[in-house]
Amino acid sequence: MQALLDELKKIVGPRGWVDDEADLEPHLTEWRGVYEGKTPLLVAPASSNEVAAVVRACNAAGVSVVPQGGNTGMCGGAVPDASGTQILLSLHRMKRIREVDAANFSMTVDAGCVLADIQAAARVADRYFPLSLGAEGTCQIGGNLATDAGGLNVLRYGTARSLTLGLEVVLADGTVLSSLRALRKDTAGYDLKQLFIGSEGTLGIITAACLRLFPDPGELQTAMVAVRTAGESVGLLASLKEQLSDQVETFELVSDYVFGLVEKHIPDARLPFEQRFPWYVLIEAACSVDELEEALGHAMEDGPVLDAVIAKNTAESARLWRMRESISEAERQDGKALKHDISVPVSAMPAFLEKGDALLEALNPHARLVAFGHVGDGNLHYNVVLPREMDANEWVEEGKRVTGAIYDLVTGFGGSISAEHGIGQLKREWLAEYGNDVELGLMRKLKKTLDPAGILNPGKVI
Ligand code: FAD
Ligand code: 2HG
Ligand code: ZN
Repeated sequence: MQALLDELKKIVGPRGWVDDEADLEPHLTEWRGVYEGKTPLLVAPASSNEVAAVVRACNAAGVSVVPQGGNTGMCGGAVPDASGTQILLSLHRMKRIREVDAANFSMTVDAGCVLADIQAAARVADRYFPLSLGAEGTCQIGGNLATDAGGLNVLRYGTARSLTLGLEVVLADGTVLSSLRALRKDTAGYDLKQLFIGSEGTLGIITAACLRLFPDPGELQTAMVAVRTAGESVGLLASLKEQLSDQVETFELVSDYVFGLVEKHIPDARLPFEQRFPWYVLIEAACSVDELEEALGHAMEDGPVLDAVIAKNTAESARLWRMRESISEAERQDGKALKHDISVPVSAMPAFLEKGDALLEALNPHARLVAFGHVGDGNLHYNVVLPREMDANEWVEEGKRVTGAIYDLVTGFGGSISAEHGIGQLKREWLAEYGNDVELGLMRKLKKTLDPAGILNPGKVI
């Protein structure tokens, strides 16, 4: 091992590695503190060639590599195991915007670029990169692509996958796969980049990406709308889509309990209503105030809207967005939650929510549901907080029982146990249980073909 560590240090140079315990600490714990690991060395290559040399050396030595972006993932995918033998490969020094091609509506970036910096670079060129999520000030585009991140604008623009034109990937043997083509049409053989998007570092290390850009969406309106039931929000979405078409960019459902947590833990966070309602929807639409008012008025006639506030300026809009984007932090401060990042067809969402309420009540009447998320994409964060008085073992056992029952319900609706966060360590066993055998078999074959020695992020996904 020592010979390998010396070789890796030489490859990345004196500024490219860390082995001091205090400096390593933030890289070894997952965002929520649920997963912790150990490493003999963190390497931070400065170029794709350095990544390739690191991976080649690790492969030759049979030593595992765990890629890490901003370490904001929700499933423990970016943290090494407890063996203390896995090399942590951080992309944080690779943050060059390689090219912005405004006429082609594309840009090529290093994998370590922070998402917010990519959005800003697109704006400078009068273009728009729509991927947006609460962690955008920290997460990296490599991590976004490795998890096929969704976020807040999927309704109109799709997930990270649909925003990708090309990729550069370092394979397990150190070969650089360069598919950084900035093409919208390309049917020359298999579309290999798709294999690596959403593979959570188990098939290759993403070192660069060519991304799709869009025109500036122009005037955007933000509204918070109160509804009686979560199911009714689906009717509201359909009504707004019929009137505003794809101008509806965001449609986020949040329960009153969840916004209560935000008000409790996040300074100055307040809902804009004088009374409480059961559920709220945060909407963003690329239209004028009049158009949004008219569309909401129309929806109100049909029943589902109890009250609505449209932000009058960017400060009001930012206050509404802060409520939404602070949910994970508020939930974390409130205590440990069972995370269920699930999706069902949008049309099945009302029935799913109704059955879910009854299921939770029957499973454990003291459990609290923390439900929020991207209902416009059929994706809810259906998190559950178990009673605090449980001891650690009880918590784990009860957690498995509750999660299993929720996943049974989700799959019964033709849904997924992982909509946008990926599998990581958190859901690896659940994927083995709920995954389709043919799909899982093919995934294992792909893994074996692309990474025969199993050095890339072992213990994650499959
Ligand atoms: P990391 O956490 O570092 O890594 C995630 C996975 O990708 C790991 O398996 C890691 O090994 C792998 N990986 C990282 N970089 C590479 C690379 N270059 N090549 C290959 N593999 C790599 N997610 C959503 O989808 N939607 C949301 O709305 C959303 N909101 C969030 C809000 C908050 C406040 C937080 C903390 C997280 C949120 N997330 C959300 C989860 C998280 O931000 C995303 O999963 C994000 O895409 C992870 O990016 P990262 O750079 O932090 O990746
Ligand atoms: C969000 O939509 C994120 O805010 C995080 O995907 C979800 O904390 C969560 O469960
Ligand atoms: Zn989400």
